[in-house]
Amino acid sequence: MVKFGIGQGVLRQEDPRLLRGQGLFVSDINLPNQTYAIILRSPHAHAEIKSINIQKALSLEGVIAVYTGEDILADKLGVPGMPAKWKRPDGTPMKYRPQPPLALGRVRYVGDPVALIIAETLNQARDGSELVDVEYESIPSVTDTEQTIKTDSALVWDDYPDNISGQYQSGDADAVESALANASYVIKRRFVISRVFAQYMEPRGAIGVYDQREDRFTLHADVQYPHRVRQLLAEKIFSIPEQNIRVISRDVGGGFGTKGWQYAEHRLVLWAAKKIDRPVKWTCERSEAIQADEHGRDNVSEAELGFDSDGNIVGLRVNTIANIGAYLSAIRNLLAVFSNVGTLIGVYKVPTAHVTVKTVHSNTNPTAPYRGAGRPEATFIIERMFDEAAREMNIDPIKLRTQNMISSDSMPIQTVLGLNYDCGEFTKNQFEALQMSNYSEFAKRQKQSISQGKLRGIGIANPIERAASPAPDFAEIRFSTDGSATILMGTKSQGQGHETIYKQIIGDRLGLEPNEMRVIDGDTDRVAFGMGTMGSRSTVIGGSAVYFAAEKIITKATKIAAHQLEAAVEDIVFKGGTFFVAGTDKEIGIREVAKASFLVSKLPPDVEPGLYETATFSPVDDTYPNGSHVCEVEIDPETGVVKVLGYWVVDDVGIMINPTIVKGQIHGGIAQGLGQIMMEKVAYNKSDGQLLSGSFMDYAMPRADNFCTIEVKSNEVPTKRNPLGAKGAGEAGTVGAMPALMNAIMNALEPTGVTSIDMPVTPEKVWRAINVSSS
Ligand code: MCN
Repeated sequence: MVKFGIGQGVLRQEDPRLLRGQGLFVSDINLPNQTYAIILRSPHAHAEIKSINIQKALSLEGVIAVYTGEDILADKLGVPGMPAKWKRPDGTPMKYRPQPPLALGRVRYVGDPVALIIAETLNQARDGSELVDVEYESIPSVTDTEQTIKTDSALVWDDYPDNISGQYQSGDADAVESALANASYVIKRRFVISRVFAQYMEPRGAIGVYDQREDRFTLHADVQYPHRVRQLLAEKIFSIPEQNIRVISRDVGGGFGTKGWQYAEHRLVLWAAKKIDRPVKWTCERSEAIQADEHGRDNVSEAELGFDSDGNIVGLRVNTIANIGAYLSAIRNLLAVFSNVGTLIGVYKVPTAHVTVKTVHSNTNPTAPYRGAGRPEATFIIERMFDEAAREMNIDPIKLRTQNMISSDSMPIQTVLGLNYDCGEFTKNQFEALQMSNYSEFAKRQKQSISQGKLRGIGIANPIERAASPAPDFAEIRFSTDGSATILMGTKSQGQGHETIYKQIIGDRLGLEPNEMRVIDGDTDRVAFGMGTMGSRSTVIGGSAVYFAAEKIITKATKIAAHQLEAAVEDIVFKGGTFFVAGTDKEIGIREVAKASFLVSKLPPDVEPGLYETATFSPVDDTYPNGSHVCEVEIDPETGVVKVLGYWVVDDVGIMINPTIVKGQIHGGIAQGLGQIMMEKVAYNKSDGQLLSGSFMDYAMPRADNFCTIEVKSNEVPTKRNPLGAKGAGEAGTVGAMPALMNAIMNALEPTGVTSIDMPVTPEKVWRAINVSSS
């Protein structure tokens, strides 16, 4: 077995550089003659802009330019566009409400950009921004998701009668109606999924450059999808050929789905760079980020799950109100809303289901994908419903799950919400996770806690998600004349460890050592094409692309090797980086073949010189990572503090390229799930829409002491949907963690009579719930 190949838990190649502070993030990039930009943002949730006076700011020393929405309007920049053509519940078409890069006449959330101030230094730009005089007239606002559709709600857009932007439906409404009408039990519950923010380590940044000589823009930005950013800017915003824009994304300090392709700042720095003919750099401060960026989740659902008298599911109905924020700029703002509702089915046999999602506007930041993008929300509902149903029907929750579980031998299976599960061992995952957690002894542990005045609970969740949906991505392997190789990828690492895994795949296929390869991503001039990294797709799609590029290299190199070894192509065997003539001791290594490929004298006549190949891979269907999470908690009823005592996962992400990285991904995902359940929340003041959680003083983030050791075991069930047998892994942890932890908390609270607490489950909420329900 090669030392640096598929399945090896080798250490990450990028870490020495990143851990020593040698990463190259946007704020590390400084260009000659660069200027600095500050974006003045709305302090109001909803206000008319009566006037903007920029004169004082312009007269400040060092200030180069101050721009407002009118300047953008005058230059006729385009908008991203909306391919979805949904209807509103009243049948009228969904309205497209893109966010202007700088506000025009009205601001619609705290943080809505109002003016762009450019100066010689950052401090001068900041001082200048304080001198921009904006006269606002505050008007009523709405931030609360359920309030948006009430008749007395403030309206975000004057021409919307009810703040409802559109409606998405999936499944069979009539069949569900009849299934629930005839069910022996129908469990109905309401679930709130709170609004959170990615809080990546690197707040966003962008540097715009315009080269007059070449009439060409360059954007340096921490984005997940460089090529799509370029496409949007070229096609929709500036109406110029894509070749006139280069997007470069070097190290990215976390993205989590939220470093998207449509941010106004990308347009602003490029547009302004051309106007002032100097590079313009904007970097976001931590407290600006939560105002500037898209948020995640934020919805309220009512779910009904029907069972027959034997405890078999007969139907599922879910009605959701999803808060998409003030603007609807691109399909991206809808992705988390509709693209993963299919996973509401979970790993269970659900004969009929219907889902309705109403998207509503509010005076909040636009929402967009955030780790899981609808999957944790969906899994939360089905897995919470199982526990609630088990309690109401007085059946063991594990038994209820098991009897309704899809069996391995019934797959592939087309679910009633349109997903096409291909493989997985759901019962085995659950069985092993329960064993790891010593579930059968839980009652004893619970008794012990109770004897010490504590509450103890255990929760399970069996997540499944769709990952790596059909869409192409690209890889290129370029050998140099010395036999080393450059690998160019269309995906974009934000911390996932791509440099390592792509080298592992090539190490495995071509036998190269890691130090003989260099991985390049995030540069639209160097990489031919890419869709970028999201939806846990890079391993499956980028990895398969690089796999196929390696296959093409082998095919061509085999011909060269045969010529060198004076053998027939059919007699050549390739293994571990060496070409052998079968049955002889004649061999040549791939490096020597690569060198020979550039020497015409060493090539057979029908072979073109050089050794470089590209491949673009698009899977025919999704992969379905799945698993089982068990979580155990103890609650102190005196303080309401929830302590996570144990966390066990059995995960099936198919064949793992790097089990160590997968474990890290699962751990990180769980941390984000636990954070959301226990403490994270973007909070607004209901009366005036003020952002209350504007910094880490108010937005609680989980720390190491909120966790226990997380034990992860893998059950690799390979998928046949890609040559690696891999399924996505980047979101799996979050998908399972939210319901597992909430189920554990609610299980612990059962003796107190508390049946529901909305996330985040803070000590205060727990304490109040216990004291209110027991009084
Ligand atoms: N992997 C593997 N074998 C598999 C599947 C994955 O070895 N069968 C490993 C690979 O090493 C890969 C990593 O797990 O580097 C994640 O792979 P994959 O599931 O393909 O996900 P992507 O690389 O496409 O990353 C996207 C995913 C998403 S959608 C979010 S959100 C998220 C996540 O990754 N954002 C992250 N993990 C993150 N991790 C970091 N550090 N930063 C983010 O912003």
